[in-house]
Order: sequence, then structure tokens, then C-alpha cells
Amino acid sequence: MLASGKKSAYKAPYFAQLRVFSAITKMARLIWVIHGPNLNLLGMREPSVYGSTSLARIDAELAKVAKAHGVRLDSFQSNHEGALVDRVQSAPAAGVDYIVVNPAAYTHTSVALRDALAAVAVPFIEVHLSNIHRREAFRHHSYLSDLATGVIAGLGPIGYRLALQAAIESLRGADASPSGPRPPKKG
Ligand code: CA2
Repeated sequence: MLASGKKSAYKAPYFAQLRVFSAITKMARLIWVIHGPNLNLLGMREPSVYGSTSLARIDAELAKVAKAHGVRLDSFQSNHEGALVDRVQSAPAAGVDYIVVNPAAYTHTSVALRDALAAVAVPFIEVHLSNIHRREAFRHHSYLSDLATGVIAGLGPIGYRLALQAAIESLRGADASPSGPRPPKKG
């Protein structure tokens, strides 16, 4: 609009218009971090196994990484299998693009969590602070690993950061693919 009240005849070049349009319609990517039972105790108990970093600190670190990459991130922890299943089930409606999950003990027991992750078909990376393969035999099997894009175990909190970075890279790759960026999000 001009000062005279008339509409300007100027039109931005097509590609500039397209960029503005996609910036408006394309929401930043959304990644969820899901922590399973007892991980709320991190930093308070068993530091020789799980380290001395609290869960709040891990989440704050991940939030910083996400912000630096222009990605939205939400972290969630529960000690309850059903709450974790509910969370996973709600991911598609929330527009979640990727999940980073440490299922903790449910790794080795939960067909329900596996079924939920399979049902929503949101790509996910499984993370373990400890190297589950160096531990008791019952920790060697995961109900989730064969569905996961990748699995990181034994690197402590760094594992979460690497998983987040891998998820971000993967989403970038999808946006830049020859088939074009993903369609705009609903809602
Ligand atoms: O290494 C991991 O991240 C685990 O997922 C942690 C689970 C364990 O059951 C898995 O086999 C491997 C246990 C999480 C318990 O976290 C605690 C933290 C501090 C103190 C006590 C437990």
C-alpha cells in the first residue's frame, strides 16, 4: 500500500514471494524427546552407572542444541508405560517429525511401546546412557531397536545430543530432497 492509499504495482520476484510464503506456512520441525521410568532419578542415584548429570540438565542441553538449529523440541518423562504409550500415540496429531527415546527398562519389556511406535510411524532414535550390551543379559534385547532409525548406547548424555543432531540432519535432508520439501503442516 502506498502513502496515497493506492496499491503499489510492484510485485516481488516470484522466488522471493515463494520464500516468504514458505516461511509463513512452514512451521519449524518438531522433535520429541521421551524418557522412560526412573530416568527422573538421574544425577541423584547410581552415578557410577548413569553418571552425575540430571535429567533437567540433559533436557536443557538438548533445548539449546534445538534452538541453535531452529528446531522445536519438547521433552517428556514418565514412570508409567501407559503414559509413554499415550505420548507416542499423540505424536502425529502434534505434528512431531522425529522422536528421540530412551525407553529405560521398558526397552526390554514393552510390546505396548513397540506397537505404539510402529503404529505412529514417526521415525525415532533409541538412546541408552549405559552400554546395555555390556550389562546383564536381560538388557541385551530391545523391543524397539529393529524399528529405530538408529540406536546409541553407552555414551552417557552425549548420546542424546548425537541422536538429536542425527534427527535434525535427517530432517534437513528430507527438506532438501529432490521430491521437494514436506507439505505444509496442518493447524
Ligand atoms: O542405559 C540406559 O539409558 C537405560 O535405558 C537405563 C534404564 C535401564 O533399565 C536400561 O537397561 C538402560 C534404567 C534407567 C534408570 O535410571 C536411573 C537413574 C539414576 C538412578 C537409578 C536409575
